[in-house]
Amino acid sequence: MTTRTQTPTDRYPSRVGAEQKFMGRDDPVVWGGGERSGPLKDEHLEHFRTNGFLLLEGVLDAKTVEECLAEVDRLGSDSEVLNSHRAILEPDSETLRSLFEVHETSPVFASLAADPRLADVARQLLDDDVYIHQSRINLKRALHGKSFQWHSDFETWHVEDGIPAMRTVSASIALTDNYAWNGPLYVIAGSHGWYLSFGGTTPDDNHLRSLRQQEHGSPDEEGLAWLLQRGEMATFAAPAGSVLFFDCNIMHGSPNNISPVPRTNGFLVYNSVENAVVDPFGTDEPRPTHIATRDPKPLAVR
Ligand code: 6CS
Ligand code: FE
Repeated sequence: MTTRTQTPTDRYPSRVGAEQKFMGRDDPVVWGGGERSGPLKDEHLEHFRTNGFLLLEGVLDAKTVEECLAEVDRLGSDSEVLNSHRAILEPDSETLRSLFEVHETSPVFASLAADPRLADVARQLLDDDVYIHQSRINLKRALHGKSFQWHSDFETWHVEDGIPAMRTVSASIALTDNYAWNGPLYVIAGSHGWYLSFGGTTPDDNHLRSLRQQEHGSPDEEGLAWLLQRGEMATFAAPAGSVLFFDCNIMHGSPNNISPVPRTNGFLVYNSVENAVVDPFGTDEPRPTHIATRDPKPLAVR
């Protein structure tokens, strides 16, 4: 039995057996009215508020990127890591797709998670101390790296992990150059203002399949078109060392990498300590802790 935490009212019901529908967002995008000081200027905050993302180039220096890539190589060739539940393979091959919980298993990624170049941005946007809800490396290997279906991360984290509010921000960190043609992330700018509540329910142990290929919580053509009528498609194409900060509820996905150039990105999810997980809102059991932390340890401020 897992410990039960008292669950607040579900303001974002999804996959609870009702009809699919769009709902308005009921949480700020930039918390604290943008009053908290931090690395972002007013125009950055405004861009994030309107679009639900902010792309910053040159956040990480070449040495940090090199250290991270060397660490990905080390982890990706460690048989203990590869044989653990933290390693997720592509849906159709034995190619490594993702490595989870790197902020706990690797000193390099632990240090990156707490790096003020990232964590201070998260603190500023969320107006709070933060902890890591999830960390992973997405490898998108040359020719074999497969797509991620359209989804809102918040929908999954709310339904399957128990994150109550939209007070969570992700950093996608380009460790190799991200081009329009090597499987980059697509986001629908403005879609973070709408919540797509899904019909149906979630099968037990959904994560065993969804992390290789997501099915539940992915919009149909009509839902996607509805969002695109209200927003605009944007592509995360930027050099290594760039970081895309994106709101937890923005609709996003990415295509297969059919190019000969790998796209290796780090992914760190910062959650406000005030927004720590409770019981999942749409499943009986939360996902395992290597996918979703249940211990909100605030990151030390550096
Ligand atoms: O299931 C999850 O938590 C996640 N899956 C995707 C495809 N994106 C965000 C997150 O890592
Ligand atoms: Fe995602």
